[in-house]
Amino acid sequence: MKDTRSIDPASLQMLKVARDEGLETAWDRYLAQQPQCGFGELGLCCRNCNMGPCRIDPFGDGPQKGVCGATGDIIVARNLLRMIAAGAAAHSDHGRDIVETLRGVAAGEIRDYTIKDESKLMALAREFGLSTEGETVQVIAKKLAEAALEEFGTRKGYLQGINRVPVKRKEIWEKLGITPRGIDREVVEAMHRTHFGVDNDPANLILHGLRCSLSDGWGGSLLATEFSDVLFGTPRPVRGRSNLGVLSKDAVNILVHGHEPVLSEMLVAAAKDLALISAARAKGASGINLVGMCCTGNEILMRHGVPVAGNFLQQELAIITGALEAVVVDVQCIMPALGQLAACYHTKFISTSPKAKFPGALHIPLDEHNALETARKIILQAIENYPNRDQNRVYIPEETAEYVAGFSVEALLNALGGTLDPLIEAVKNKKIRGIAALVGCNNPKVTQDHSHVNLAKALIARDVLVVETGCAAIASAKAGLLLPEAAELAGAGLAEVCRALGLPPVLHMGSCVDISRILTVAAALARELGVDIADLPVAGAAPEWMSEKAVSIGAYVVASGIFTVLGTVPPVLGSNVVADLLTRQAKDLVGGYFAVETDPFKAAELVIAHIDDKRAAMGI
Ligand code: XCC
Ligand code: SF4
Repeated sequence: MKDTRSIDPASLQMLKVARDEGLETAWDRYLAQQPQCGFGELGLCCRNCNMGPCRIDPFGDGPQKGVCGATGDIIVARNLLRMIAAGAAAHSDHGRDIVETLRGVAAGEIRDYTIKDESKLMALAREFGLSTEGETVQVIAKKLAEAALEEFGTRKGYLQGINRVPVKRKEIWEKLGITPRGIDREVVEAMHRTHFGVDNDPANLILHGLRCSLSDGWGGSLLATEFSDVLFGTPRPVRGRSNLGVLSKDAVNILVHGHEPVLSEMLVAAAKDLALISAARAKGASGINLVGMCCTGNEILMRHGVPVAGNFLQQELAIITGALEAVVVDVQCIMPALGQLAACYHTKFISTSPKAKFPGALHIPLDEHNALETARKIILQAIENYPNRDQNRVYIPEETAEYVAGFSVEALLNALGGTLDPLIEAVKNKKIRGIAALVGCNNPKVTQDHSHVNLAKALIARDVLVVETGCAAIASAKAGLLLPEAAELAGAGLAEVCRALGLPPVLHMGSCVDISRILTVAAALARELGVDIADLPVAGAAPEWMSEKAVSIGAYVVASGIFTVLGTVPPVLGSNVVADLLTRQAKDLVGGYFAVETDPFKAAELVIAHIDDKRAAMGI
């Protein structure tokens, strides 16, 4: 029987190995959870106070109200708002850590990082309205970092980032009262409103959810992206390799997994240290092979072309190759299962963030003030572990595919010759039908990568330029869609544009916080054309999403005016009111709205129909 857990041959091979070795993975635990709680699936359970837990009977025979009187509509809306708040908090706290690092570097307290992109620093300083004349880079960086830290609790009433959007969009947010005011504030207010006995109006709750998510997209995530570029360099097109085949049979393999480039950048630097490479050779290894996974993988593949071993559902499979000396993690998307699994092999599971500890992990805290030293210490742990590798238990799948990544806004502009005009021209003359942003995770509820890859292929075949981030982009890397050569899979118009500019038909724009890059391009296109973002022939999709961060992303993309298709069902179907708000009324309120479509081929039709509607409305 065909194994439908993944379309990735590397994953499928590793799942066989897992079965032979008697090891469990997320797929097994997903099966063990069947049937999953129907109340939870519909969003109809509430634990917000200790009179509960309460649940609403979706069939109407049982209770229709919680102990407090909350209806299903209220409970579903509150739960959704809490998901958005958690996702926004995760992105934004990541952003804060990056800004704090820049502040430390500027103040001379953190010495192992430097400012890699001064021109971006200057551009941001101007954007923040800071005077740069006659000031040193250090001083400007310090002022900018302090101004950015202000954004988390600002009292000026709006976030700096929203000045990037067209006036029309700002007016829509103003009218609805959803202009994001401060990054932390919106998350705190979300928690306040969902506390017992506060906001009990589904629409009012959802509107705040949009505001909270906007503080992520145009606030926390945007700062994470921009300040990472300042510190670590703005990505430029770079070639690399992807999938589990990037693991080496004879080098010390170190997998870095998580999200914040503060750690991974230092590991990249330390892995090139000649003393460490000789130490690895002294242990009989051919060298040090640092590879990435998930978004921290994306950060270093965007900036350094570091090989990426896979996306979210491959984190356990990487350990099962038996070839990992260390898995080094920071925050987000790290399965708590890794410790127990690593213990079945020689693999060391090393946690580094004081915010994220795991059972079975060796904790080596990353101290920004001594980052290089910490990175060296971590790599040494891996090197010392190399002789413990049991070569008889090593199984590395052959699969790898090349990718070209690194499409920051700056890189994209550069490829276009300095302005957006060639892109606008191509859209106007229909060589490019529209643009679709494909983002998000893997989820064992659906075949790994199947929706990502098939949706991307279906769209480029119909001349839709695809831009991607996160685990979606890694899926495309593994499928070879991130190469200029993939233009042959594109429709004639898109293929012509790709060939003329040397671009792949699917552009990797970075990690999930880098969806802010996509927002920035969309806003710039709208401004250039004198329209609102909602008027553009642009759509979003999260075909295999699973995390709360993805819920925040979906919300800010929709609130920014962009129609978005979800490929796994969000826990809102217990409320017709909420479902109707998200999939219908949102269109009138903010221009963007959600659709849920689990079939990627049908999702492609939805995206194309939307793009064609927008083209018709624009008269192009
Ligand atoms: Fe995580 Fe960002 Fe999802 Fe991948 S895509 S599973 S959130 S790593 Ni963001
Ligand atoms: Fe039940 Fe209301 Fe308490 Fe929720 S807030 S657990 S619905 S009593």
